Amino acid sequence: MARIVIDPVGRVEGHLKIDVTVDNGEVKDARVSGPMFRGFEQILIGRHPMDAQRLTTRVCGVCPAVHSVCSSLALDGAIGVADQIPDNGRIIRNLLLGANFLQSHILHFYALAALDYVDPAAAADYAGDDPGLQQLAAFLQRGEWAPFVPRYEGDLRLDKETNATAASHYLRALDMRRLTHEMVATFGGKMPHEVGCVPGGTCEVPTTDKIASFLGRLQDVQRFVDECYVPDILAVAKAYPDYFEIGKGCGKYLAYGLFDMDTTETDLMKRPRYLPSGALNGQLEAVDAQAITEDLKYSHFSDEDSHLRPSEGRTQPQADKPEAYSWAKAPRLNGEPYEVGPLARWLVAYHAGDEKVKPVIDSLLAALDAEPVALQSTLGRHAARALETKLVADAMAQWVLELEPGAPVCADYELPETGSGTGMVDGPRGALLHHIDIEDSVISRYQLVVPTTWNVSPRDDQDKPGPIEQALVGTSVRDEQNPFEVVRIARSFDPCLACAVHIIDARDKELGRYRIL
Ligand code: NFE
Ligand code: MG
Repeated sequence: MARIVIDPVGRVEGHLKIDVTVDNGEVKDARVSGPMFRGFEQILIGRHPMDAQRLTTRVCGVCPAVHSVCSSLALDGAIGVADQIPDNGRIIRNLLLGANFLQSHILHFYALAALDYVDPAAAADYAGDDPGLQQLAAFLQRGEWAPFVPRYEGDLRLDKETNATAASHYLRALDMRRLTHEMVATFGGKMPHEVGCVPGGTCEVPTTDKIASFLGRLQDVQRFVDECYVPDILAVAKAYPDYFEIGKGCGKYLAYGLFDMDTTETDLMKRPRYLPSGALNGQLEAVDAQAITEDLKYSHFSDEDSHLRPSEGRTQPQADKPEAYSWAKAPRLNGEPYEVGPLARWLVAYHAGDEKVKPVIDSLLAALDAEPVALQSTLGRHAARALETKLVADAMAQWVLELEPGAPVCADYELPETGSGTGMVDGPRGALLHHIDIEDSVISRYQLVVPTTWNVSPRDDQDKPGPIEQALVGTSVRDEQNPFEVVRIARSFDPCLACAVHIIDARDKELGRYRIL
């Protein structure tokens, strides 16, 4: 019996801790935890309602746009203007969210996950005329191996040429990050933490120069997705077919959908969205927002608030709770854990017969000679993320041309003294919910139920493990010193702990020392 602790799991954006027990080369038990507290839900109480969007976008630097949009959706409802968002405002929100999606998905594959599959050493003796590879070879020849090492050794399978090409794409991906940030800043003022999205629509107006500037950058990103990201994912898929068989998870998938196509419907789970909402548990069902609760038995929060809906929820930290092992709560739908993220969105859309998603999945499965069940896996998540990047980028090229310079961007309103609203929308990592209560003109309750919180959830009040915990149990680990399988499975969920715990210990003390592999 051996214990493997990986802390942190993330390469750049970290803090997730995984603790697995391995017996006879197989994971018998897994505990996934968020080892920090930040406190955004408390920070908001007593503040002006218009602070909600400005503060919650700072929950995370990777996915700030979705917090901004979700907070604005919650306030649209609380103010009573959800059905009055002008088309320009709706489209700009979609473009802000879409550009942030492209940034987040490309960052995840290249900076956070690709080095589990790609060996940049292949580029060290490159002598051709690709400028990216020349630059990379020069770094490697000078002994500058960061950030490619340290890493786990022993199972890197791509051939030399594919490795070198993918490594050069790692460098191009950094340029894509700049371009996509500039796209958000074009309609959001700045990035991260854009300020263009506000309750009622946006405060940024479209102009022809902004449209042209956004579209020009988007076309560069589309080229990268077509020429690099999708082919690299297919190359990894072909070399690591066994990763379509492991890391399944809880087998239940939840999506709130995203990219509003029309805002006349105020029930967000019935609103027409480019990617649809749904809960897949054997069969596809509508999402019942009232069935969402958060359990606290194994979380560092007071048990008296366990199993409450977000509209009744409270966040009372309790660092010394004996049974607790995570600062993440345990979100449940009808008492069950659900996986969220690109795979969940694509499986929900596939089962809903979505005309955009179904043929793409069918041709991927044909190319890989695989059955649909293969998608419920480690590489299924990466494939869904890459294909979604292409779908979103191509759709955005149409949406940006639908903007009308001179037409309104925001509804007129006065803030109510009392009100409540719930925003529900998918971010890059999955289903996000913000709930706001306003009393005496200030925020009296603010609860966030965040994508990574669903995926890294600890056990619930019924002792049922969360999705990543379930994905790890039963996995064979060939080499306990190099637990490739464990990190590959966990990273395929693209966990983001800053979001998940949305909480900071600001006291001047060392919390731990970490070695990042
Ligand atoms: Ni910090 Fe986030 C996304 C949100 S994840 S990245 O996507 O919301 O929980
Ligand atoms: Mg929360």
